[in-house]
Amino acid sequence: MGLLSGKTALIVGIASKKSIAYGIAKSFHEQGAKLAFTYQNEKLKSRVEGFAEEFGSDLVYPCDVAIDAEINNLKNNLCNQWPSLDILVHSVGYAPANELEGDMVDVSTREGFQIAHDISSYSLIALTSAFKDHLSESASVLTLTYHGSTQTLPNYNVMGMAKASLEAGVRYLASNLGPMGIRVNAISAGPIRTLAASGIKSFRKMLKDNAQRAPLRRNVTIEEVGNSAMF
Ligand code: NAD
Ligand code: 0WE
Repeated sequence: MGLLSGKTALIVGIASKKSIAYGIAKSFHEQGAKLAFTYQNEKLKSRVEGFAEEFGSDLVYPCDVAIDAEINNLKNNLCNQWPSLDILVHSVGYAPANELEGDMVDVSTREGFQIAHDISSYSLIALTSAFKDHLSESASVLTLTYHGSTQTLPNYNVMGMAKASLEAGVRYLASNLGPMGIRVNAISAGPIRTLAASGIKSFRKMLKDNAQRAPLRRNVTIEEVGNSAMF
């Protein structure tokens, strides 16, 4: 008997084997959860179908979180398969690349700000609202955040603002849904080399510096973040 045996979990934000969402899906699967997945666009479809198969699932749906109709279709499709949802994992973040290189005062644009906040913060509200009436008693909503929300870090810029907004959203959603027994939390993961870290200048140095400062003198793995999410 796994710790999540029989629980239903929707994983939003798997793109590769290095994705934090992959580590979460793996840990959930090991503990007996039933999984469903979404993919952002057609380019990712077959890859996500492969991950679903690996984790014993054939529930794979498109969902660009910028599009309300896709969120609504996702909800309708999944609700036809499962009477209720026990776990919603939001592992999505994006800002245009030019926002993440240089001082924020020099590189930030209104459009970049809007995109970062829409994809990285509002999407948690959008997904949680869509599934609100289908979440089981004692369901859990989880998202991923980063230290750059409360402390300035080079280049993280508007993503830091979006993560601060995401964390405030977690508190409001937790307050709204708490009376129904539903918990809403964020895990603040240390830096990990994923697709969302690719192309970031000096990421290698950041990983090295972070490892040196960390008590264990090493960086966190997606398996460890996955196990925290499972807990
Ligand atoms: P990743 O690139 O593997 O995952 C990011 C996911 O966001 C991808 O699956 C991508 O398809 C999805 N996404 C982006 N725009 C989308 C859209 N419009 N609609 C639907 N999906 C969209 O990278 P990751 O590092 O696993 O990122 C997952 C989460 O973890 C993000 O919220 C990120 O900010 C957070 N995080 C990452 C780190 C790190 O160092 N990698 C540290 C702390 C927190
Ligand atoms: O939250 C993140 C990832 C944020 C992210 C990364 C990218 C790169 C590719 C959001 N959008 C994009 N858009 C792209 O086009 N992390 C915590 C990882 C991360 O990203 C950084 C970091 C760290 C750490 C960006 C700059 C500085 C540090």
